[in-house]
Amino acid sequence: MPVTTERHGDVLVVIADNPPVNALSAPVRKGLTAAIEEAAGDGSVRAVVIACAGRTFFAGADITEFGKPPIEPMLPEVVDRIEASDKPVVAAIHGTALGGGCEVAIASHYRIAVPSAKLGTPEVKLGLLPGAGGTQRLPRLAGVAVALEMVAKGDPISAAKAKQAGIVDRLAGEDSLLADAIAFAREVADVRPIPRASERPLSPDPEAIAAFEKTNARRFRGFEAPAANIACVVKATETPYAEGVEFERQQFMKLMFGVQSAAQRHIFFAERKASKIDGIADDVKLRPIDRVGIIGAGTMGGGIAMNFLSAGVPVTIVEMQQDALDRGTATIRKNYDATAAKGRMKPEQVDQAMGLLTPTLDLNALADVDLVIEAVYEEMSVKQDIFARLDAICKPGAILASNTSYLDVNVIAQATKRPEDVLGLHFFSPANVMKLLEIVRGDATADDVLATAMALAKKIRKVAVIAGVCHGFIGNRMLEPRQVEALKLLLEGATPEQVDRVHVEFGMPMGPFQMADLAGVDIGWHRDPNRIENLRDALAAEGRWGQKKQAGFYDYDAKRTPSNSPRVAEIIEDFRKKTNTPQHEVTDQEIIERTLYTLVNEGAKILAEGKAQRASDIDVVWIYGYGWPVYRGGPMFWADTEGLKKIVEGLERHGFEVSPLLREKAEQGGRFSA
Ligand code: 3H9
Repeated sequence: MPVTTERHGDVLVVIADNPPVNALSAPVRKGLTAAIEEAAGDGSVRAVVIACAGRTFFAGADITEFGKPPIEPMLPEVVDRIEASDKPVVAAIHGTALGGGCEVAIASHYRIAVPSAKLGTPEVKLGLLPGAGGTQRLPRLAGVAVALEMVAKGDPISAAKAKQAGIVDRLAGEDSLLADAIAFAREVADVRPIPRASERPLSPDPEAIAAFEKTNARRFRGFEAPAANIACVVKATETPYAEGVEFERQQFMKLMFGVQSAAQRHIFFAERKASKIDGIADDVKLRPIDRVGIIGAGTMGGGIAMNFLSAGVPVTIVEMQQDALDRGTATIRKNYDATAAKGRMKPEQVDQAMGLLTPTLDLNALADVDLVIEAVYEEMSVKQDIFARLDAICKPGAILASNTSYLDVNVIAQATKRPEDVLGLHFFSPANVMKLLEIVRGDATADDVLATAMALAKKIRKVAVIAGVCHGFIGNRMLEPRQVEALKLLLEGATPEQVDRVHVEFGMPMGPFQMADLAGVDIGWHRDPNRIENLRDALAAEGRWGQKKQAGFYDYDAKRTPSNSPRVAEIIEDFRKKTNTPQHEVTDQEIIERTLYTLVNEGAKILAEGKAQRASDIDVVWIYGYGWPVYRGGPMFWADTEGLKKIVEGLERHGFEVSPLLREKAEQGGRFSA
């Protein structure tokens, strides 16, 4: 039984126990309703406490039930039944009271929480809204400004902040929640009228709403759910509770059956599935990682080091030259100081992190580390040399990783006598910010090495995906056809602005040319001004290396504001003549087909070759590594919604070789996502 009741004198304590996160599944909803009825029918019960066993209060509705036929009783009814109780109900909160869990709490008459608890309504992150009266009760309890923050952004708040906002009535002792909740229930057992959030008055606050919308317009770009959440809060300020709830229901249903919520729910589960490694036993013993070594104190090495330092893991960072080492160390400190200046870190935490860093010029200092991550120049011979030396220096059992973005991890591993300890750990730049980590599984990589890397990713708060060895692994391999086509489109008649606009309107944070300018047009350039093989070379040869030179595919002013470049138009024209490329009118749809359908096509090839474990892993890579809009669910999910047949037709129209897997799925009416 996921819900049981026990008597503590005149207080009925209702305990839900539905591991792992006490989701409000059908049996839990049924049990809660029955418990409230039990209290109502028992004259000796004066008050009720609702609490949860395990690690958390209810973490929300059961997301696995979404999109399936509804099972009675529905959450809004359950929550209303709790609020209607004529015996005071106290919610005793620990862990995270999220979504429907927060709604159970605010429909209860009183709330007591341990200081470490968090409360939130993250539905918006699933493309939804708190659909069990949450958008109507929350502003009545906490005011419009706090409610908007909570429902439209979805970030949880601490128990202390919730108390300040009037959501939580009292803080309990960290270890005495139940006893404190029972005592609280006795205190309020006879208080009448019983305080009900739905009955509290609420005044319109148009200024708060307008200010909130203005501040967050950029953040909400493209998403449907934030606007629906805001509309519900506005409604709460304008109409009686019952009407507001009716409106909330309609909005909830619209979102629930829309593509965006399906995409966002897909990503929620995809992210969790990504951590499961095919063919590895659950109980594989992990290697301890107490000290990490990093080779290279450049942008990548320094960023990677910060992940570990922030997680409290000591790092030895190795460089070849003292000045490079000093520069790298100074950059790490500068980045931490900047975080502290924004109030996201305390100065003593900066010192703590820096205190864990040992800079050195001596590779032998890595003799005792448990994991080495090499982050040097992308050149196979350099990497092989380093790995051969590491093989001689490092202790047995140390994990040896390369941060290569393209090179063959198997060849790197062959430079050692312990290929089973070698793998790729491909971080994305800036490595201290980007959430994605590709864990590259070499042919010989041992199971425990992979499992250790996956666990470590979680520790440093990365979302990790297993990738097989191939040129560019998952993300960069799929990026390549997009980049190639984007350049060709310029010669055929498109402009950088048009191509970038199409990508931004699609929901990407920037288009391919804005990205090239940011990363550096000179990346991967052979540095020979006489060898101009593509448009990128032509720009690089003229010193148009991107933002850093205030000139790339765009011109930039001193504040890095871009403008269209007449010079780039000339370079394109010259190159077009030189290559005899015929021009035509390029439509936005053609840009989508040639840059995004091709990306999906490459994803299908990766999947067919087993270089990604599952289609949803590819989606995770693009959401967390390249800013693919989460409301489109990643490229493979998007392909399903776009229609695989349409994608195959588009690819064929432009003469691309279609992946047999993609074709097969299109012909059979199949999908990539489950
Ligand atoms: C809602 O409430 C709608 C209502 O307003 C309206 C209704 C009308 N359901 O994340 P973890 C699974 S919408 C089902 O690794 P952590 C998860 O898949 C909901 N399953 O743990 C995983 O399974 P597996 C609003 C769920 O400690 C396992 O639990 N609530 C749910 O890192 C462990 O999860 C949310 O959006 C769920 N609601 O983090 C909260 N939640 O082991 C969503 C988790 O098979 N949940 N699972 O891979 C979270 O944010 C985190 O799970 C939480 C724990 C912070 C709770």
